[in-house]
Amino acid sequence: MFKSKICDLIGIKYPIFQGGMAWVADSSLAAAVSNAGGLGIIAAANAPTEYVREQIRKTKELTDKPFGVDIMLLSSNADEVAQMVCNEGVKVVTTGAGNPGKYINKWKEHGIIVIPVVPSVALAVRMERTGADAVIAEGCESGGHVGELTTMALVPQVVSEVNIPVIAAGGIGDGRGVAAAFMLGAEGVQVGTRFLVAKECTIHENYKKKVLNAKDIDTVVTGRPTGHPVRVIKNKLARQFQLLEKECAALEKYEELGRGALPRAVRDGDIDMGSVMAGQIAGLVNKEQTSAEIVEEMFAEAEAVIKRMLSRGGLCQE
Ligand code: TUI
Repeated sequence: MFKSKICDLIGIKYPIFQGGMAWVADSSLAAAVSNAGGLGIIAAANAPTEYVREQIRKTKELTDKPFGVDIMLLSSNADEVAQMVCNEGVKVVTTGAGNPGKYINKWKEHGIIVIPVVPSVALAVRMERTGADAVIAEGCESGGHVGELTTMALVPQVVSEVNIPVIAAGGIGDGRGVAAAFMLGAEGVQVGTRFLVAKECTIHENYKKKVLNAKDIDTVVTGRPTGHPVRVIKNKLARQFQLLEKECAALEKYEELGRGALPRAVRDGDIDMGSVMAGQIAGLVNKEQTSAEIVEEMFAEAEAVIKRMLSRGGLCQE
């Protein structure tokens, strides 16, 4: 039921991408999601180019299915990673935190499928004109770096203004979210937070527990004054960021407080003074499963809710 243009474009069974979560999405998670029939994505984030190359090669050993690399455009080595993915024969590139326009021609020449994350209609339209194959419309329910619009408002507006497929992201954690995204006109979904607790996700146990225990109102966006707001689960670090905002502190103070905060949570398990990035849907994520179980369960549920709605009694009928 959920086969879409995105499945044909990339050669995947289910129209689901695993978000390229910085410091989280490595070869273990990406290969597991690709083997489950979705699109696993390795996060380049601000890692050294050689590390990302290694992750690509490891993923190729773990799966013969398509996978992608997400390039975080704020990273100082983005130019180098953008070239390296061409040399390594990566099939799909997604981008975040900026406009990847200057790389698109080169990626297309190398046969790469290019799918930027967009937080607005304007950037989506620009990406289509520049040659992107699809866009990921990401609402601010997402974890990590976020734009202003919600998924509910952003996705249908982007769908109305572009002719390329749109993948919905932000706040999607189960089959109801998948079904809703398709109702908005999306041809696929990107899911981050639920994969944080996948068995193949290699983050620290403390981080997983923080996500599993989170309630609906436990995330907050910090760092707005820096121009790079991020959604995290509330903790001591988030409260200190909020204090900086209250005090109208200098930007260097944010820089100081944020330095190394993501690996501190992901790798060291410091969930008090580390940055525990997760989306608003964390309250719904309450069990650790394999990536395959997550993918299968989400699409079985999506199909069931749509069938229920279409069947007599599901909707009020005159
Ligand atoms: O990129 C993400 N999520 C991320 S990146 C990240 S690492 C980081 N850490 C601290 C500060 C900043 C980054 C953690 N999470 N998601 C995709 C995303 N892209 N969300 C929003 C955007 C975006 C924002 C503006 C994409 C394009 C854009 O364009 C501005 C322009 O130049 O037009």
